[in-house]
Amino acid sequence: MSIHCTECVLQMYEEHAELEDYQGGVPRWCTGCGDNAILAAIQRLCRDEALRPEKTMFVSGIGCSSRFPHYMKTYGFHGIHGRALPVAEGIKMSRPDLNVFVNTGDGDCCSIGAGHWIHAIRYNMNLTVMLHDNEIYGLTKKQASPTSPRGTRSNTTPRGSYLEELQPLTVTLGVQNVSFVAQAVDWIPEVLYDIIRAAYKHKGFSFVRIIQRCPEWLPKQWDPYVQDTQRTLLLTHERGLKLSPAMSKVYKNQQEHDPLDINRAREIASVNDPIPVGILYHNPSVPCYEETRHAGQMRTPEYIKDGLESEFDKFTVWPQEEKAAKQPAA
Ligand SMILES: Cc1ncc(C[n+]2csc(CCOP(=O)(O)OP(=O)(O)O)c2C)c(N)n1
Ligand code: SF4
Ligand SMILES: [Mg+2]
Repeated sequence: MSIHCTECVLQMYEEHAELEDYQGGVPRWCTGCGDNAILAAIQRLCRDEALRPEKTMFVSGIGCSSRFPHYMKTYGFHGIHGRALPVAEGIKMSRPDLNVFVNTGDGDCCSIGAGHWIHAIRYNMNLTVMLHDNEIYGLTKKQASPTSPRGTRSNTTPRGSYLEELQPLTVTLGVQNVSFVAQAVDWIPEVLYDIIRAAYKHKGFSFVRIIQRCPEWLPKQWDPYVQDTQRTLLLTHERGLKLSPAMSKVYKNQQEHDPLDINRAREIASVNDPIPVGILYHNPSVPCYEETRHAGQMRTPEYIKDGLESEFDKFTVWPQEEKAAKQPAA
């Protein structure tokens, strides 16, 4: 079959994407907020993968980080606190053809949304989940979150938080059916991009904890790590993160880690200093819930209508003659 030149040009035009094609409203995050770096990485990913904006969806809960969908020129759903994951699962279940991303904060995911988080890991739906972990409630002006390190002074813990912090990586790695777990930091953009890209490519629930700086409420929290490159441990592997020569020169503290090794992944995840950065676990063979349940059936309006009709028919009290007509002759 021959293809007309004009069709060819139109097709090329459609497939060619620029960063501006994905840039929505002007971000209103504070200067230096790590959310800006995550947004830049995602817009780059959308451009490089030429994701169709009308086939792409960003879902969030509530928090500074959850403003994310407003800044993308795609579809988006700025939901309610803690409910980003069930909303995203609903979307994926009825429209498995969409690219669905989730942006959630440490309060949103690990506190009010913790129940949804655990079950979303087990369902293993094809979602790319970014946990913007600034270890504080940013939007509501500095309350301790479950990931705030013990001793964090905040409006709810003026004498310092009492509890040992929750570690999102070890929690995720402890749930049945886990399929992809990674960690990134906002201040190494090249690696942040590579990790988010690997998460997007994984077919299943990809969970990326991104350590995200909040200069407004915890201005010095990550300075020692930013300034001393030895305090970041880069996990490299042919099946995981591959570092460019430039990155290798700067970040010399590296370790080979096979992302299929879950026991080693759990050990690595339990250490905070140096910060492990890379792909901790990746198992591409875990089945996705939407595929197991759907068997390829798209929930079109006709499909839903037919299903509802047959359900209602079960409760219909037919007039006698209609009932007789419906009964097979003896
Ligand atoms: C049901 C409900 N409870 C509490 C709140 C108040 N609230 C809004 S954002 C937020 C915490 C946000 O923290 P996080 O998820 O870490 O996001 P960040 O602002 O740090 O990005 C809270 C408690 C709310 N909006 N809804
Ligand atoms: S308060 Fe913190 S998390 Fe929120 S926009 Fe400002 S720097 Fe970012
Ligand atoms: Mg937070």
